[in-house]
Amino acid sequence: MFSRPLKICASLVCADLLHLERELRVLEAAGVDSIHIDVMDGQFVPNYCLSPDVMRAVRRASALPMDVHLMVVRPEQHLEAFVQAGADVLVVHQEATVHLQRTLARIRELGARAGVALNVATPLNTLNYVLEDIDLLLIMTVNPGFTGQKLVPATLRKIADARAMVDARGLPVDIQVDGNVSFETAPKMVRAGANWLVGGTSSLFNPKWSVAEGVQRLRQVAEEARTK
Ligand code: S6P
Ligand code: MG
Repeated sequence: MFSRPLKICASLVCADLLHLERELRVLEAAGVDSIHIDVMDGQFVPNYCLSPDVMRAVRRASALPMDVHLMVVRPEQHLEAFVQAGADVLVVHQEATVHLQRTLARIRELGARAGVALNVATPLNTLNYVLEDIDLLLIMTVNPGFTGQKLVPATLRKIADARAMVDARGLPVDIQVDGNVSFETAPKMVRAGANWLVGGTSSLFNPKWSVAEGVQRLRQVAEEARTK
């Protein structure tokens, strides 16, 4: 159940983009494990977000791994661009690509770890025949497109079902959660089986506390949930 390592992923779009380098220094010092890069095309979701150019800027300033969440239609057309820009894990939405297995195989071929994200309403069984092609499964805990939303409670059950599904097959798949990962919700998500937590405005980037405090507290509540 808790055999996969716990990772804290900082959602870069929630950081102060005007002071990107300073934010990266703070995140490094706070010990985050990965920088979560949200990419939105205004079609798959009604918003716009980060890009390969931003990733290259991040890479110039930091060696932290980047997990890239592609919220774009036809992601298979853009895989090379994001791997070349430094993606360590490249996550596509199941709903956005017709030939999911081919897309996942191509990500691995390009040298990145392959991830699939599922929207709130998308059933887990759509992954039944591609589970061996996945390194990371991203369970959306809000509808993607915006920061600062509230958890959709049914997704807690989905995390548990996802963990049971990958464990039953003995696969080394990380389960990532994204959306309203807070000090209150994270323990529930972790107990359900999530081991990669995306921290945004609900935990790491909140004017009420520092980023360092946010990282420390998120890691603490998550570790406690794994031991109790
Ligand atoms: C949402 C996006 C996320 C958010 C992050 C925000 O579409 O994929 O990565 O940036 O979840 O965190 P929060 O705590 O504001 O919900
Ligand atoms: Mg995201």
